Amino acid sequence: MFSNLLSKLTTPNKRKIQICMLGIWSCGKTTLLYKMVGLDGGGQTIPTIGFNVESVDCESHTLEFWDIGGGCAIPPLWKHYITPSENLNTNCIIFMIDSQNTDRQYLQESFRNLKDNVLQVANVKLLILLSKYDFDSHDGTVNQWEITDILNECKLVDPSYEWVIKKCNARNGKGVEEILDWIVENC
Ligand SMILES: Nc1nc2c(ncn2[C@@H]2O[C@H](COP(=O)(O)OP(=O)(O)O)[C@@H](O)[C@H]2O)c(=O)[nH]1
Ligand SMILES: [Mg+2]
Repeated sequence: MFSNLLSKLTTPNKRKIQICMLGIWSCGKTTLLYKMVGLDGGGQTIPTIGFNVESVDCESHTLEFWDIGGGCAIPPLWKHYITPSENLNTNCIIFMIDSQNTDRQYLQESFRNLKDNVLQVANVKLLILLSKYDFDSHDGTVNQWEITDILNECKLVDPSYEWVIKKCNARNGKGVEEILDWIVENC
């Protein structure tokens, strides 16, 4: 934290990118947040009440992550975090889906929340992230082609909307660096 502060003080011209992390039911947002900013929680998290905000310096950018917590009643409130306002101007949304949860009801609820609450907001880059991805065995995980098929079949995402789908494992860190690189290059 001290080194973050110091580097901000010594390099004042860093561009700030605000990223909002959304997704339902313990899909791994807080674990990923801690991994990205270098806080090792040892895989232990407690349910997030309200939100967590953390920053990390990446090349000539400061990435500010907003990890929005809460249960099933919260998705309708997401728009307050992702609609540009005086204090918050989200450049990127990370919408997380737990790739180990293949339960149809879970996936449907995730997509309904994506459609009803996230895709309503324009001019924001959307990164759909399959979390808890098992890169070694691929066993029992929803993969990105299945998700892309569902999104295309349901015509959920307007072709003009810029989105990308990636996967990561916040426990062992695989895919995390690629996410940071993508944000810096595209947002
Ligand atoms: N196996 C595995 N478990 C994970 C991973 N990321 C998070 N978890 C676990 O999933 C649970 C919920 O994570 P949390 O970050 O609190 O989810 P949040 O509610 O979306 O913030 C915790 O028990 C985490 O340890 C991962 O990449 N792999
Ligand atoms: Mg959380």
